Parts: sequence; structure tokens; C-alpha cells
Amino acid sequence: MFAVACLLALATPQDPAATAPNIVFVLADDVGYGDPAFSGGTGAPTPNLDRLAREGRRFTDAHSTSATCTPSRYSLLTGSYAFRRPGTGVLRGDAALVLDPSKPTLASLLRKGGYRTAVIGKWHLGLGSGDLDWNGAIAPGPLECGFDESFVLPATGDRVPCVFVDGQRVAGLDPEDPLHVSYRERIDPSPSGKERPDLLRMRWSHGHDQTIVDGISRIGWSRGGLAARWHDEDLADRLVERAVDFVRRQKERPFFLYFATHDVHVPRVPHARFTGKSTMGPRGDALVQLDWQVGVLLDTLDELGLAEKTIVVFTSDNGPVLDDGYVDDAVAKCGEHRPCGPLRGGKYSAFEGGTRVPFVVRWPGVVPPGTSAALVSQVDACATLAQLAGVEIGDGDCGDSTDQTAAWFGADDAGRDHAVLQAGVLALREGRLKFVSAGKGPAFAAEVGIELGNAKDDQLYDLAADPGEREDLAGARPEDLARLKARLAAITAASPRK
Ligand code: NG6
Ligand code: CA
Repeated sequence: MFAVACLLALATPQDPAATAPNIVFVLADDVGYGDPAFSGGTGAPTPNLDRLAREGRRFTDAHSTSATCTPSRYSLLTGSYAFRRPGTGVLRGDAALVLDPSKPTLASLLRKGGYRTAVIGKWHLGLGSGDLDWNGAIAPGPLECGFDESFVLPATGDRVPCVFVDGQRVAGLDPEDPLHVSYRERIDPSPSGKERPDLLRMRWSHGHDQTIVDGISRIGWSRGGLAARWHDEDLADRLVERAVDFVRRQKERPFFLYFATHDVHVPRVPHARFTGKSTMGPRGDALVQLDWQVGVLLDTLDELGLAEKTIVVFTSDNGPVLDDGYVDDAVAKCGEHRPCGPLRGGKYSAFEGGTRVPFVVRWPGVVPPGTSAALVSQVDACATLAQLAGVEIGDGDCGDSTDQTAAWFGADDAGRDHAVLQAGVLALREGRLKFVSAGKGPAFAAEVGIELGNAKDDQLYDLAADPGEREDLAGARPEDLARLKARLAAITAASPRK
């Protein structure tokens, strides 16, 4: 009752900025449903994540909107499904911004509600408006999309440029050594990862054979800007240091920290102090490093007396993958650990392993600790969190986002009645039923060893009876199949985000 009363009070705040809780939204990269120990993971100790799950509410049917990063993050920040906006597939490292700065984002909504906002970590939504000069002001980017502060990796760790962008500038760039980036032509005269695998400290297994940075070859070509290049083992330290600094500086207003850690995306090069801390080689050690980062954030909130005034969300942008292009022992050392838990598929897949991700919400004194089976989607972050800040979303904006306050904060476990999931094909969840559209692509991606869920016919699963999606009911339940297919068609036909 107390929790619900608090929630209702917060739903209609007199002065939102005075009463609204801080928000720390931790988005992990490629962490699977079964990876954290609290969710059955056995290969890497995750005591801080486990603490968060114990003190918060853990969701067992929560989804990213997509089985890859860019569309997933696009939906999280815009409240609009990425399939409505062509060009939001996995972006190159020199791609232009795919967010529309004139439209609200999760960050701009919260800023409107009086929050101070920051993104620290992986961006992967593009920067600039095309043909970006990395040596000048880098815009538009996070600062034009609602963030007051930003310190980001432009794309992924395995894509050039391997530099941080601090606000609108490449951090640590020496003007005498300008940075150039190309995904069209080879602009890097030094040996590539393809030509000189002997120079590499971590070998590529597929792709990732172009410019060598820090002893690891990447996707894309880059030249110059050497002083600004990161060292992979320092990524986590640098991000967490910036995040803690941001939190410590916030005194007057509520804050929103979007902490988009790079772990456990490839290349997996955790700091040496994490080496051997798991039984799974670098992928497991990167999970331990991720756990450490969350621990530092939680400790900082405790130390500043902010834990009770702060909502902490922990989730992941898409499902897990073992071999994502580097030979790092992830396959060989996985052992009994099951990155997807009981689910089928993984990153890139339309099966549940592609999008069902860990999801924990902690808000001491308000959110009842426990486990919830509510169907939850990250697309609802905009409507749910903006509501806390007392901000109204304009007509036509964040059109796929719904206010899921009741489910996220534990007043009930109803959740969404449906959610669209995007991989190579689109899928629709309706309750525990799952429809997967027919697809033309391969059913299995051999290089990553993952079933993609593509089949030449539509598929239907009943996750209540069959969580591992083994029994296709398309033939046995034609009415359910037709209903879900029509519902998905109606959702996709609805007007796209303008
Ligand atoms: C793929 C990369 C993979 C990873 C992925 C994006 C190859 C062969 N594979 O194209 O390594 O970078 O893109 O991952 O290049 S995500 O989590 O950002 O979506
Ligand atoms: Ca990812």
C-alpha cells in the first residue's frame, strides 16, 4: 500500500523537479538473459548485479525491441520502433546521426522535467550529418538530442574510430595529427589485420580485419589521431570514472544517467585485474568487469545518501553471442554456463534469446523487491520515465511507448499485452504467444553459431508451455496464427514516426 501510495503521489507531482527520483539506467551490451548469476549464470560471479536483483524487482519476460544494438537503442531513446525508421540497422562507425534532434528523446523529455542528463558509454546512433570531420565540432549528436553532457564511444569497440567523443570533440586529439575515418576506401597505409595477423594480440575469426588499433584489428579504416586512441583494457575505468564524476556533481536537480557500458561486446579485453576472475575466459571476465562497474555506481549512490532517491535500471541491448568475430575462447570456455538460459537463439535472432534480456528495477521503499513475469519492453522507457518527471508527451511523439509505471514499479504484474520484436524478421508477442514472420534469410548464422529464427513459413509458439520455442504451432493453431499476423501487420502499417 505504501509503495502504491508513493507511486500515485509521484504520478501527479506538484513540483516534479523537487520530488522526482534520480534515474541511473545501465544498458549492458550483448549480455544475455542467462548471463548474470541471479538469472542462472554459473560462469562468472556477479555479486553486485545479484544485490541489485535482490533489492529490486527482477523481470523474467523483459525485452529489448531488437536483437542488435542500433535499432534497440534507437527504440529505447525515441519510444518508437526502429522498423519505422529505415536506416537504423547496425551502423558503421562514421554513420550520420539517426535520431531526429527536433523530436523528443528519453533524455530531452527528462530534461524538460528538470533533470540534468548525461550519456556515458556506447552511443552507436551516428554522429554528424554525413562526411563528418572528426577534427572539428562533432554535431549533431547526443547534446542535440537532450543530453546535457556526453562522453561516448561513437559506435562499438570493434569499429573505428577507437576514440572517445567528449561533448562535441574527440577527447585527447592532437591537432598536429588529425583523425580520418573511412568505411569506403582504405586510407590507412599501415598493415591491416588481414595482412599481418601475426601483429595481433587477439585474432579475428570473421570480419574485423582492417585497421589495427591497440593490437586488435577492427571494422573500418582510420588514420591519424593516434594520441586519442583508447586502450581497450581502460574502457570500463574511463567510463565509470566519468559516470561517478557526473553523479557527484549533481546537487540541485534530479539527474538521469544513461550508462551504456561496452561490456560484454567484442573485442572483450577487460582490465588485467579481472583476468581469470571467471571460468569463461575474456567474455566471463568482461561480465565480472561489468558487475564491478555496477558495484561502483551502487556504492557511489550509497556514499552520497542517494540510494533511496534513485531508480536504478539494469538491462541489456540485445541477446548474447559467443563468437562475434574474434578468437577469445568464449566458445571453448563457456562450459555449462548458458548465456540465454533456457531460451532459443541469441543475438541477431528472432527467437527469445535475441531480445529477452535481464531487466531489474530498484527503487528502495517504493518498488517491492521480487520477481515479475510481466511482459516488458524497453520501448516504454520514454512514457514510463517521463511520467515520473511530470512531462507530457506530445501527440504523435514516442508513438510506440506506453506508460508502464504499474509494471515497472511493481504495483501489478500485468505489463504489456503485446510487444514487437525485431531481428532479421519481425516477431510479435501477445501474452505468452509468439508469432515469427516468415523470412527469406538463413535459418542459422554459421559464423556466430546462432539460430536466427528465419523460416520460410510463419511460426507460432506458446511460451507458457514451451519456453524454448521447440514446437511450432502454426499448423495446429491457425486462428491464433492469423490473429497475431494481422495484429503485427496493423502495427507495422500504423503511421511511421514523422
Ligand atoms: C556485426 C559484427 C559484430 C558486431 C555487430 C554489432 C562482423 C562480422 N560482425 O556486423 O562483431 O559488431 O555487428 O553488434 O563485422 S551490436 O551489438 O552493436 O549490434
Ligand atoms: Ca549489443
